[in-house]
Order: sequence, then C-alpha cells, then structure tokens
Amino acid sequence: MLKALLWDVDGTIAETERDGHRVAFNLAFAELGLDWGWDERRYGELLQVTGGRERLLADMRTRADAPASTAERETLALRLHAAKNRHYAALVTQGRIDARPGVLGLMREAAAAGLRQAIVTTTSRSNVDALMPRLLGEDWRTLFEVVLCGEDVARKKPDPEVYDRALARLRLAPGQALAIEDSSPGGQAAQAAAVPVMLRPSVYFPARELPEGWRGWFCGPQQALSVPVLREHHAACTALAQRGV
Ligand code: XBP
Ligand code: MG
Repeated sequence: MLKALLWDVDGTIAETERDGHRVAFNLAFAELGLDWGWDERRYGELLQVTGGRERLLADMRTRADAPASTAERETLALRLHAAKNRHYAALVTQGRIDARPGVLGLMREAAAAGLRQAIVTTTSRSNVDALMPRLLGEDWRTLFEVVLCGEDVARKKPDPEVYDRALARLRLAPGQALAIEDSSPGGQAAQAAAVPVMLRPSVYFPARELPEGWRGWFCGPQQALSVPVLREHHAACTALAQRGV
C-alpha cells in the first residue's frame, strides 16, 4: 500500500534545468571571464551527467581551451559551481522559476490524504533551500518529513543511494513508496532501489530514452494528477513487481 511520495526536484518540481541551472552556469562562465556557453541542446546532452560540478568536469574533457591538469580543472569546477549556485539562487529569488503544473496542488492533496513525503534529490542543498520556500512558502518543510540532497550521499543518481537512505529514514520498504522523477538517471536510481516510479518527463528528457529495463509508470505531461490516480498506478506497478514482470 502506498505510504509515501518521494519527490525528485530538478525537472520534476520545476523546469529548473532549462530556466535555472543552465542560465546560471552561463552567468558563472561570464563572471569568471570565460568565453564558454551552454545552449539548450548542449545542456541537454550534458544532463546525462548528474551533479553540476561533475557536469562541468565532463564538459572540460571535451574542450581544447580547458585547463590542462586535473588539479586545475577541479579548482575551476569548484569555483564555477559555487558561482553557479549563487546565480541560481538569485534567479529563483527573482521569481524566474515556477512549479510545473499540478505539482504544488498534489503535494498539498497528498499531505491532506495522510501520505508521507520526502525530497529525494542529488542537487546541492542550497538549491533546494532557495527553490522550495519560493514555491511553497517559508513553512515548506512541514510538508516533508525528510529532505535528502547531494551532500547527503557518496554517489549521485543514477546510483540508488539517495533512495536507499530516504527509505531507511522513513522506515519504509521500497514497495510502500512512489518515486516521482523526470529523467532517465532519476528513474534508474529509483528502480535500482526497487521503488515504483512515476516518470513525468521534463523538457530535456525525450520520451524515447526510458531507463533500461523500465517497468514503471510513464506519465504524459497532460495527464491530470491526483492522489487516487497515484494510488491506482502504484498498485498496478506493485502487482507487476510481485509477478516478477
Ligand atoms: C539534478 C542534477 C543536478 C542539477 C544541478 O538532480 O543532476 O546536478 O542539474 O545541481 P535532481 P547541482 O534531478 O536529482 O534534483 O549543481 O547542485 O549539482
Ligand atoms: Mg530530475
């Protein structure tokens, strides 16, 4: 039976990648005097790498004008990442990022229905602390029993660690929760932790790229969301898992 919703953040709660992180990375490049820029297409490719610092390092490996040594790259990535997160918080504060349709209503409906909720993301905690009060108000934490972020894990998604930790904190079995994700790495992380998943693709996630061995619920952008709909799909996912499908 469904007891908890485990919410991803970037791409799931809001289109933070296109309108927030990507823009903020470009502002960070300019701030540090770098003639670098990520357009929407390039950023979409780079989203296969989770973690902003890791994404910067992956991009540097493809550039002739990146620092030559590993140590210099690491230092530059750290500086750029800190600047990016500062710019991201400023963009959020300016009201540049809205919640995706249906998300905030579903969170409130779930709380009223007695479902437990957690934030299960591998983005930086500062990004969550900037976004959530802006979307839900200063008392946003009252909706979420557990908030796990990138700093809480050794391995980011698609590794299941952040889901394993969330289940341990909530003292729930994987089948008692539903993960809400937008991307292939996020869907893989939940599936690897044996948590049923609702995948609601964000703008960067083409539907054809379902995680390998996908068994979850693929939710189209127009589908209306409610707690009864979630319960129904969770039960269907659980029944399939029990049959070993
Ligand atoms: C999304 C990510 C993050 C963000 C940027 O995580 O991969 O890396 O793109 O955040 P999720 P940081 O969908 O699990 O929220 O720069 O803080 O890594
Ligand atoms: Mg995501």
